[in-house]
Amino acid sequence: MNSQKDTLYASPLGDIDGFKFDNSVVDVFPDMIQRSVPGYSAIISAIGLLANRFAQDNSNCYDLGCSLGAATLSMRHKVTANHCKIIAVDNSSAMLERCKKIIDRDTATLPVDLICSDIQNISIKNASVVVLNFTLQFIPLADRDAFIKKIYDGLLPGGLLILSEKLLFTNERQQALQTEMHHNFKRANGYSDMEVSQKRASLENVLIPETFEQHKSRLQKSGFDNTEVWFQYFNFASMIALK
Ligand code: GEK
Repeated sequence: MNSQKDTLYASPLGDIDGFKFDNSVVDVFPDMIQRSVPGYSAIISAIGLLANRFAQDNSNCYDLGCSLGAATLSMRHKVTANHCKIIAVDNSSAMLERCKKIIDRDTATLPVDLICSDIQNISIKNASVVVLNFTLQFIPLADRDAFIKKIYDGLLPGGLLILSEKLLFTNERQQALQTEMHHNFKRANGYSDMEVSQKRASLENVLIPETFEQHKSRLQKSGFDNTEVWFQYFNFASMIALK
């Protein structure tokens, strides 16, 4: 399925609305995420490798906030455990409808259940792998502790949570540098200064990043006592938490 080039913020917008995962975003999503999130493709590939290592026979692998199913497909092509199922969830019906078309065209055989729901409202059970690839940052801060605890409780012993997030830094100089480098990354990928600044405004109060220490402490409180960053590219990181 061809992805169009992301030009959503290329013209001046009077009022900038809060970012929504609607049809206009769905059409450009693969191009947008690739040009905006440093290391996105490397993370997607590694999710398949990690799922291959951690998926257990007769268990579920969850992709929470699946968008167009990139992490789902990566797992689907790499998991070799028997009688596994992938449960992919997103609350944007526009995303999920497009995701279904993409999965239907895919030839791998691992079953995929697609669920249109808030990821906080689904039950998580018998899980060997849970993927939150740049999704927790869109969940209200006040709900994050309970949500991560629910994931911990739904994981089997030996289970894996992959948590990728945009990060904040407590040190001001570091924060300024990492933000500047992320914007330079976007400019190097063809976004104009106006696109960078309008997108930034639209994500204000929608995408709420935290520091690595905040993530680690929440994971620890929920029961994950073994967490590491396995990938970082500027202010974008992916963590693995082991049960
Ligand atoms: C990927 N993981 O390509 N419930 C369900 N879905 C949600 C919720 C929620 N409460 N909040 C946001 N979403 C993907 C990329 S994108 C990241 C994830 C980004 C969904 C939202 O609809 C969108 O599809 C996704 O989370 C975030 O590996 O665009 O920066």
